[in-house]
Amino acid sequence: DKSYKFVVCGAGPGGLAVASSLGRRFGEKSIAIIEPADYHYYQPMWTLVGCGIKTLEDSRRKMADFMPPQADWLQTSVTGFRPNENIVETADGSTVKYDYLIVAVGLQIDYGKIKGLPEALEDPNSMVSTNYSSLYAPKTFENVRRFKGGHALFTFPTIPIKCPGAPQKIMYLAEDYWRRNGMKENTKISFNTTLGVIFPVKKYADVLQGIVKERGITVNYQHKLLEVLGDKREAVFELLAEDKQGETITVPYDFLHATPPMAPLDFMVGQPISDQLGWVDVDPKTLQHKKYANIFSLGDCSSVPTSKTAAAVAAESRVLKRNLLEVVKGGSPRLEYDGYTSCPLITSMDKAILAEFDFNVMPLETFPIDQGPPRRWVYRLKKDFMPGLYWHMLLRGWWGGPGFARKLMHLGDHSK
Ligand code: FAD
Ligand code: UQ1
Repeated sequence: DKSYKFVVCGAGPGGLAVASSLGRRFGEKSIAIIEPADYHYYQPMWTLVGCGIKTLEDSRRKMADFMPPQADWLQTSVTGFRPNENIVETADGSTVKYDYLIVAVGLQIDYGKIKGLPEALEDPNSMVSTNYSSLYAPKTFENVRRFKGGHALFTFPTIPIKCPGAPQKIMYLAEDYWRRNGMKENTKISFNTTLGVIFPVKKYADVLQGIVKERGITVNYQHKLLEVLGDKREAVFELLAEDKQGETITVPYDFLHATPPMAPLDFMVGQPISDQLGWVDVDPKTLQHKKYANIFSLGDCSSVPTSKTAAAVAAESRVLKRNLLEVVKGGSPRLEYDGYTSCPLITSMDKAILAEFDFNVMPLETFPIDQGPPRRWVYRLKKDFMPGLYWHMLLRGWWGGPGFARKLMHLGDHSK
């Protein structure tokens, strides 16, 4: 069976950012990437797909076009890990040996946790969709377009989820679309979230509070979606507030954008490299595995307690690469990840808030101006600049996040 110096599991942004750099540095025959998919999706674009601003095709590229030229692409799935033997098992029945392992297999959308949701998503006439899948993001826009007023309901599940801003970004886009198309008058909009706050970072939550108030959006806290009754167009929520425990309510809707809960991939649960829940058990600062020094992980599949985003992947990739090289050279990890994550919170069809924060959910802003208010240039950054940064810089291993730019633009301010 095969053997490589580096084996990278998954060719999402995490896997490709690391593999591209390793490929340039270590050359032919040193790296294998195990990835089953034919296509790579730029998932952050699905928010815009859901409101007809981009198409699903805009978010998709052939995987082959982004595989580092020096790496061997093994087009199969990882099925298990034997870290004591430095072996990965794959779906084609073979094994791959490594000196160093990088795990970046992402997470799964757990549709099955919400009774009736899979059926409602599949039904083309149901007015139920989710931007969290390439299968249903285009349906979101179909539903936005054919909505004729009534109750538009948006949900936020139990955490962790990837890009925790996305469940409300589509709400602001849809609200703006309906306003521009004369559909706002007879429309009620609700955001039902399991959380007790609208966003985990207070600075941005305060701004968002003002926005929902101004636009007449109702936020229902501590509401957990349990079931979708697609035929009746009703959603059942469990109330999580202490004084209401065990109570459920049934809410009629005419439009539903559901964000399902998310979970580690099934095969990751119970692996020797996984924690209790199934996340790869790494040190959140060094990204090195807590038990196996030759294993690293980044991105959505890791146990790192920051908001799971491509922006976090960028910053993590920089730390991981540096620390991995130290270990390859016989040393130990030196660079520490600060939890940097970012989420351009789209607040209308022409403005967004550039939310950037760290492990302590404290703002960690790149630009030397107040990033609290929604701004037009941030929307343009999200819509027109980020895709290029992603395809040509991050996936090629050239983009390690804006940390250096932040320090440059805050010269003399040692708190940043
Ligand atoms: P993924 O991108 O999920 O890649 C995992 C890869 O592993 C895939 O190619 C998959 O095919 C492969 N894989 C799966 N199983 C196996 C296996 N068994 N063996 C081998 N390979 C496997 N981030 C932002 O920064 N900003 C945003 O505005 C933003 N908005 C978002 C909006 C939406 C609707 C969604 C869904 C996501 C958004 N994100 C955003 C989050 C971002 O897309 C993810 O955090 C990012 O893609 C994570 O990268 P990853 O490499 O860890 O995992
Ligand atoms: C980022 O680096 C990134 O990954 C490429 C994103 O994902 C699409 C982002 O949304 C953001 C905001 C960043 C951070 C970059 C800058 C320039 C602030």
